[in-house]
Amino acid sequence: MSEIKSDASNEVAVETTEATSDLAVQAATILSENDQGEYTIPSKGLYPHQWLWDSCFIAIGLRHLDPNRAQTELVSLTRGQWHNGMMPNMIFNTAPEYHHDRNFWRSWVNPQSPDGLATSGITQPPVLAEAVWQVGQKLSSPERRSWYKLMLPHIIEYHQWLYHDRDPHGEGLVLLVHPWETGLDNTPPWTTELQDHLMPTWIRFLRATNLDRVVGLFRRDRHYIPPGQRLSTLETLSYFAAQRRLRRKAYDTIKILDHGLFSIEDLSYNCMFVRANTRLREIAKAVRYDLPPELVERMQKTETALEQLWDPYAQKYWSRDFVTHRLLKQPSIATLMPLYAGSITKERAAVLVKLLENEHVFGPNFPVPTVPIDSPMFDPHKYWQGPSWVNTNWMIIEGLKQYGFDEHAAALTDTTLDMVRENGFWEYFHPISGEGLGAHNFSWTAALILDLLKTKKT
Ligand code: 2M8
Repeated sequence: MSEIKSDASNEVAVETTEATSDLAVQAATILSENDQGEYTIPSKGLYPHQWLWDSCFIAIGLRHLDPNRAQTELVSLTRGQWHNGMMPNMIFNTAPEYHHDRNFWRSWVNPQSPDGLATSGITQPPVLAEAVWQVGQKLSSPERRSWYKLMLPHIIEYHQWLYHDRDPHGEGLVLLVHPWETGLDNTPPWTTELQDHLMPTWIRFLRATNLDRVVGLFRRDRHYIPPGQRLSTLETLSYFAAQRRLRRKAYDTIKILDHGLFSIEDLSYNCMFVRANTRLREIAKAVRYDLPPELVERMQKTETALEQLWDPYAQKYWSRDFVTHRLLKQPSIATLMPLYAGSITKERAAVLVKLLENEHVFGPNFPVPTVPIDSPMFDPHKYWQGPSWVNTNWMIIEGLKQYGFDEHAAALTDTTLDMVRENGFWEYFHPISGEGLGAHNFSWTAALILDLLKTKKT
């Protein structure tokens, strides 16, 4: 069982140079501008709803400004929790103009969806336990205990749902049914699989006739983000087609798997799950609660099962096809996520750190690229297919600290802060030039920059 090396309970001295405080003020302003009262939108325009892992990262930053508001951010996520424990990746804004988004998902087709609230029908990375734990570190002992007691049932139900629904064979690894569930929307292992196995005939027809260009004119994201930074129109259409297949099965995992739809044991997701399980154990211990023995057993199995994803020839971990157990050998940011999981050996961690040190792989000027720059899939502008993101950097920094790579953690903290200081609070960044890309004034960039500033060792 792994234990997370505590960073002096995060109460590390704060640097108070002018540049630092400027950055902190800007971050706080962005968070307040995106604040909707009980939750924070990722950014204005493109992202008008509440997203699961966004709110978790946002709470990790907000805890430094206002721990009560950080608690509200996470409590508001539990409104969307399904009766079976599932935490949806999106809770929809109730304003009339977003009727189309709610209707696209129609969460009400599944009786487990919450009453009177529209959500999506799929989940996102399980960072909730981490966020609850981090917020708890900013509370007094009695407040922390009440906070943990309040959130513990939600985390347990969510993790139990993941095991019950998404690990039907009791293998230890949970499966995902849509690339949006990874949070890394166009990450190569998924786009490659979709392209090779799941491109419906009508989408192939559009490609052959170039009609996708016409369809592209109607894309909402093009109002906000230049073409070339997000999914191609064909990819977007195939993501929508995959979503519609799930909706037709009322987001019921058994029906989805019975029909042999897309399912992958995703490496990054399972790494974050291992870490979340460790946080869950810590939270339960803090309130002297005995976790259900079956859950404890399955949590242990996930750590062991992660090792089945190790490829001794490539010296890397990979995602795996759920049905065939074929390893999906496409390097991506997931390659480094076992550092965050914390359950791998120090020797394996050192192998991953070497990749981070290599400027031709994961170590360009503004690391960490979401696809290594020596991969044929690398595209420095395209979303999760090359740009550097502050949330994945934050998790890698946590992982480095956990394995005692303190200098690497400090260096990555500095380059991440510089990237944002020099370019602004963008959604993602060109890993070589540092240019800001995607949505501007992006909430988790602001929140995690605040956290990096506050927890940075001077
Ligand atoms: C992106 O995902 C949404 C779909 O859920 C999108 O592409 O419009 C991803 O970056 C995801 O990880 C993130 O949670 C979401 C909101 O920031 O945007």
